[in-house]
Amino acid sequence: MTRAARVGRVERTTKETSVLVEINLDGTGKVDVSTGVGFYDHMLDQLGRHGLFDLTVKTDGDLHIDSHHTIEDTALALGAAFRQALGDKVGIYRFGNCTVPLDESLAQVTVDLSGRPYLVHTEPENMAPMIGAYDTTMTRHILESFVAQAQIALHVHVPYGRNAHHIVECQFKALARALRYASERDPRAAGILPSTKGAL
Ligand SMILES: [Mn+2]
Repeated sequence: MTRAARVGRVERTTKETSVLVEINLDGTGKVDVSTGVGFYDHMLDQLGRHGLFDLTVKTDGDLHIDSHHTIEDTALALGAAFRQALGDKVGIYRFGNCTVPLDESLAQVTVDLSGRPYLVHTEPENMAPMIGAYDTTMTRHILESFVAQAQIALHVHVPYGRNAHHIVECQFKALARALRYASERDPRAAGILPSTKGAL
C-alpha cells in the first residue's frame, strides 16, 4: 500500500508579514528556519528536531515595528501546515503527551488532534520580559495561534521554573515530542480512524 506523503505547505502574505512554511511529519528533524528573531528560530528548531519533522520556515516580517506580527503569523502558518499534513488522520495515535525538564524548569504537554481548537496554558508569572528580541508573553500567543489553525486541543503546563530561556525552551521540546507521538502512525490501527464519531 502506498501511503500519501504527510506534508503541508502554506504561504501567507499580508501587509505585515510574508510567511512560508513547509512540513513533513515523517521526516528526520531536518530544519531550515529563519524568522529574523533568533530565539524564535531556536524554538522552531527544537520543534522540528524533537518532533522529527522536516521543517522549513521563511518569514519576512515588519521587525521595524516589533517581533509580534512576525512571531504570530509564523505560528498561524505553522498550525495550518501541520493540519494540512495530518490529512485524514487515519491510522494515527491521535493523543500524545510528554514531560520535559530543562535543568530547573519542567514542561508538561498533552495534545489531542481532535479537530477542535482549545488551549490551556500555565507558566510561571514574573518571567524576564525579553529573551533577545523574543517577548516572553508571546509564548501563549504562539500556542493560541498554532492551536487555532491546527485545530487541536493542547494543554501546556510549566509547574515550576526560573530561567526564562529554560521555561520557554522546555515547552517547545515537550510540544514537539507530544505532537510527534500523537501524529505518529499506530501499527495496530492501520486504516482505522481513531474516533467513535467517525470524524476528526
Ligand atoms: Mn497578536
